[in-house]
Amino acid sequence: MTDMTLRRYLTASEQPANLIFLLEDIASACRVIATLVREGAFAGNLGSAGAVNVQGETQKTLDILANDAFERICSNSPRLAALVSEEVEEVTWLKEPEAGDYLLYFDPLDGSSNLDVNLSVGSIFAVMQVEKDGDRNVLHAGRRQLCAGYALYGPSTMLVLTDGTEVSGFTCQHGTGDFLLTHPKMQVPEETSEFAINTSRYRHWDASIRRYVDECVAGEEGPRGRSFNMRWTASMVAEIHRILTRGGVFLYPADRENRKAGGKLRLMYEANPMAMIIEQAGGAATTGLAPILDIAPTGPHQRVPVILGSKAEVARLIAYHETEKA
Ligand code: AHM
Ligand code: MG
Repeated sequence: MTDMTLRRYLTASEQPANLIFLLEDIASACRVIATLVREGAFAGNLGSAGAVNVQGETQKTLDILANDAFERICSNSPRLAALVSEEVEEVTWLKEPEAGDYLLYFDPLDGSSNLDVNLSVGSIFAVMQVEKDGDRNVLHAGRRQLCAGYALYGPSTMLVLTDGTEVSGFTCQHGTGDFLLTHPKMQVPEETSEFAINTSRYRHWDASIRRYVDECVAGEEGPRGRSFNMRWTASMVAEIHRILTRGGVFLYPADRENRKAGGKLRLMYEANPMAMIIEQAGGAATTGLAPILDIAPTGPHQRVPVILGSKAEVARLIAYHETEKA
C-alpha cells in the first residue's frame, strides 16, 4: 500500500507554494463534493434547481452545492484571482489580478444527469495564470494550462492530476480522507479496440464519424478486420478515466443538430483539462480538424467538438475528417 499522500507528492514536485495551496484546496473541495454526492438522497439534494420543497423553500441541486464548495474552499488560496465555472455565467473575480495570479476553470459536477440513477459523476478543473498586472482576460488557449485534473466520484473517490510532466492518480482513503498515490504515471495505451460515443445521435453525424463507427461496428468482416467494443456512461470523467486505464477513444463531435452551438462539451473546463491530461498520458485530443489545446477561445462557456484518447484512433479520425473536407 502506498503512503505517498497528495501533499507529499505536491511538495516533492517543486511547484510554487501558492499553486500547491490551490491544488490542495481543490482536493478539499472534491472531498466535500464526494460526501455531498454520497449523501444526496438523505439531504434531499437530488432534486433539480428551482424545484420547491414542501416548506416552500427552493431546493438546491448538487450542481449548485458543488459549485459553492469549489468557490468557498478555493477562495482560501491567496493568489487565486478568478473562477470560471460551468454553473456561473460571469467570471468571478476574487481580487485585482496581478501577473502570476492563478485562474481556476472548473465544472463542479460533470455528468450530473447520472445522479438520479446513482452512477458515476465527477469534477473537472484546470489552472492558468494571469499574464500581467490588471489583465482581466481569462480566455487563454489550453496550452497555457499549468495543471489540470478531475475527481471521479465512483465506487471510490479518485483525484487524477497532471502538472505538465506526468499524470498521477490518487485514491481517497476512507476514514483519513487522504488522497494516496495509487496510479502513478498513468498512460493511455496507443492502440485500442474500444470506442465511446452517444450512438443515439447517429442520424445527425457527419460522414467522417459515421464512417469511423460503421467500420468499428463491422468488426472482423469490416475494413478494420477486428472486433471493437463500445461503452457510454454519459459521464465524461468516468469515460476519460476508463480510457486512461485501459485505452479507448471518446467522441462528442459537432453534428447537424449541435453544430450551431459549437458542439456539446465546453472548452475551458471540460475539453481543455481533459485534453491536457490525455496528451500528458501519451494520447491525443482534437476537434477533428485542430488540436483542442491550440483553440483560441472566444468565450468562457464556448462549446467545441471533442475527440480524444488512444493516439492511433485519434489519428485515424483526423484523417477521416481531412478526407471529408477535401
Ligand atoms: P453536463 O456538464 O451538463 O453534465 O454535460 C456534460 C456531459 C458529459 O459528462 C458527457 O460526456 C455528456 O454530457 C453526455 O451527453 P449525452 O446526454 O448526450 O449522453
Ligand atoms: Mg459538464
